[in-house]
Amino acid sequence: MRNFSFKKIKTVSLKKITVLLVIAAAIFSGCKSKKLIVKSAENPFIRHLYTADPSARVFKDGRLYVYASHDVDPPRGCDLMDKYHVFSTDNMVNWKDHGEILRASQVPWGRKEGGFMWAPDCVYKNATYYFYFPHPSGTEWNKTWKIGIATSKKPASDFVVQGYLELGNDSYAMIDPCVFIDDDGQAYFYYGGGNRCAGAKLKNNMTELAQPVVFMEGLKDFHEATWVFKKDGLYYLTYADNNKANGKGANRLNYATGTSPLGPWTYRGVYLDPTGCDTSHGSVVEYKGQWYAFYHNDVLSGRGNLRSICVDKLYFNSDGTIQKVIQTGMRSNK
Ligand code: FUB
Repeated sequence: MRNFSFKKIKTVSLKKITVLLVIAAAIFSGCKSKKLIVKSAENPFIRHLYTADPSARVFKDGRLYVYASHDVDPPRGCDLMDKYHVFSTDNMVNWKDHGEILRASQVPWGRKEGGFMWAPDCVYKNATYYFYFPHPSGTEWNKTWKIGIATSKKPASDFVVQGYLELGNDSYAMIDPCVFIDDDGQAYFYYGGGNRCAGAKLKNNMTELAQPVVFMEGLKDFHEATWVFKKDGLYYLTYADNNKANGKGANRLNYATGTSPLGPWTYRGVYLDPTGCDTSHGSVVEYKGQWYAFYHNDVLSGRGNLRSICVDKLYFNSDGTIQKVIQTGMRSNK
């Protein structure tokens, strides 16, 4: 991983200003946190801002956290996305918006024009929360992707960018990071867009690959949005396909299974039909004995690039296959 050091400025007046700012921030956040509890058992469950690409994780405090990207209104494709937010719940009804955890201007190596803070992921290991996010390092955004890493001792605040993962020269496809930690503690890193999905073991420091990346075999029509989890000893890799309808993107979420975290994979089918957006992106997680599918749809905006995160129950058949998720809260269901 590339590291960046910052000069520490130590002046008495700066310290005084910092103390005043901290007090002001504490008062402000106290006011804000009261407003930021959202009671929502209905999809989309976050309605006060546009959100996409939900990565759901259950952490050691027993809460379920959702790390999402943020669509900007008015949109310009997915160019202007910035400012990741984190949401959490302990009952799938009351959601807390922990606020913004990172924006493009805080990425030292990021493109000067900002934007393009795409689908992130976050995992806990070594008593640290590792937040992985794709972001370009240059004006030519589609040729300069990197996977950044920010760390914190808390799940929803105080993230500091540490650098980025060294993945080689494959920057075209370097989006949509996902980290899976197996039962033995070994972590695996995945990324992929542009029809290729790759993965590799991570070193214990979570910031370097332990091996060169390998491409995932056995997936059908892979587009992006890799998510890996394990159930009953079987590994699952979920992803978005390239499906189109009426000449525009109508991506679906597909899944494959395997007996090893890096494949080969056996394609199993679609578990989430199109959601109204061009893209699809999701995560699958078990919380308090129930499995859930997180995804995004266009219900609030009617526009495929002003997305909103949703969650619905997900069920497995006894042979390990996944039943098609019933999307609640769609316009046609109302
Ligand atoms: O939200 C920006 C990009 O669109 C994500 O990185 C992709 O997975 C797709 O959802």
